[in-house]
Amino acid sequence: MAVPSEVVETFQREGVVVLRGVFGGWTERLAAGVARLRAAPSALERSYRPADGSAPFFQDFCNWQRIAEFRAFVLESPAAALAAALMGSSTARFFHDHVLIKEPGSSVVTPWHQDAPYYCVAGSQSVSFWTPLDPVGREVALECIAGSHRWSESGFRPVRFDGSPLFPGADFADLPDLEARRADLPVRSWALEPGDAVAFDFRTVHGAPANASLRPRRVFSHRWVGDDARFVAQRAHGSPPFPHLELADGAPFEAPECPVVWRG
Ligand SMILES: O=C(O)CCC(=O)C(=O)O
Repeated sequence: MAVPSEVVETFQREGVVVLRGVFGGWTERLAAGVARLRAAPSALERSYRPADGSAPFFQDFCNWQRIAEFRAFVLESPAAALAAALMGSSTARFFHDHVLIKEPGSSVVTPWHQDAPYYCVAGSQSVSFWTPLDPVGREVALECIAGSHRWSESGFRPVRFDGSPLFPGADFADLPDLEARRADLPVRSWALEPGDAVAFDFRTVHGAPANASLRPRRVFSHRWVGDDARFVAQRAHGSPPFPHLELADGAPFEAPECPVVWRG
């Protein structure tokens, strides 16, 4: 799929870009896969149930090998070629999938965070596609801070969405209080239709509001890495966990469940 150079430039400069209609032919199949996943979640399922009794925020990871619709999407959709173009990479390696469903009325706010410090992979080439399967208004949509992929070399402390630290005792800088400075920040968010996606770098700071709307907010997120991806052994038990990988720290990131899907 040809990606206009201004789209690539925006992604590189801002660490986030909106892509309209790129996965249009895939929405129904992905939704069928999500229904199948809901019926049989994996051992990695982690859903947040708000203390106020409002609807849950369902999450599950790494199901593309067992859910046929997800597998077809990873291997056959334009995602891999798009990923390579945005990353400026000659290859696109699939990292993992993540389903995130905020049920109508769920009060769970996804706090500001970067994904990179959660992952056992590092490198300058990465992209996550937040791909909604329902129409989402801006009041429900993902929010990304433009340029924040260049804020920190070492990354900010990863915490679970309930506020608990992912790597207790690890030496990370805390993310500043961004809510207090929101009005001064270049926050990007868009109303989206199924088939659209927001593409962002693993280092881009992002979050999402509660779902005060009357419909579910089903999202299929798929994450990709490029030529310079390296294994970070210290984070093999991160989120998602890849505890079985026996790569040396800093080795090229290669795993059977993370195939190179696209080569230029
Ligand atoms: O969908 C959300 O609420 C959060 C999404 C997110 O953090 C991600 O895709 O990395």
